[in-house]
Amino acid sequence: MKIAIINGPNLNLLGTREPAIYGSQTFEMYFEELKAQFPTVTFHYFQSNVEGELISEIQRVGFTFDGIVINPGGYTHTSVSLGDAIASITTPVVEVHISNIFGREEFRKISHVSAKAKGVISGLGLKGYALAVTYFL
Ligand code: CA2
Repeated sequence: MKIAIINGPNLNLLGTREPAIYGSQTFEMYFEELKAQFPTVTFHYFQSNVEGELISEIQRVGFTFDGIVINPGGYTHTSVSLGDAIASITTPVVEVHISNIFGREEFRKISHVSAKAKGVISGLGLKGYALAVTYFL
């Protein structure tokens, strides 16, 4: 099984700032745990702060991989194009948010991705990524 993990803007800063909201672990640290937890899965990890690069990556993996776990970061709430990209591929997508986007500011309650995704996991911390992988398995 091939699963792509795609992280959007600022998620490269995980573990360095705002630990009360996003925890104190870097994604690189968590990714090692994830790979150990699912030894049969082939993971591909991509992070970008650039909207177009995220769309290109979705298109690149979106017809051959078995699943995509995406945390679109702030683009969740602004990017029609990211939602369009997810609607146009064949690989199923699970949207993950580390924080509970429904318990924060009003603008975070809007997602251009959710309706195009198979499902959404929000507020369960980094464990959300593992739960999404479990769904695909
Ligand atoms: O909760 C999530 O996973 C979010 O997708 C994270 C985004 C935010 O805009 C979404 O509303 C919810 C922000 C990612 C910023 O990550 C940081 C991590 C550490 C320090 C600063 C930012």
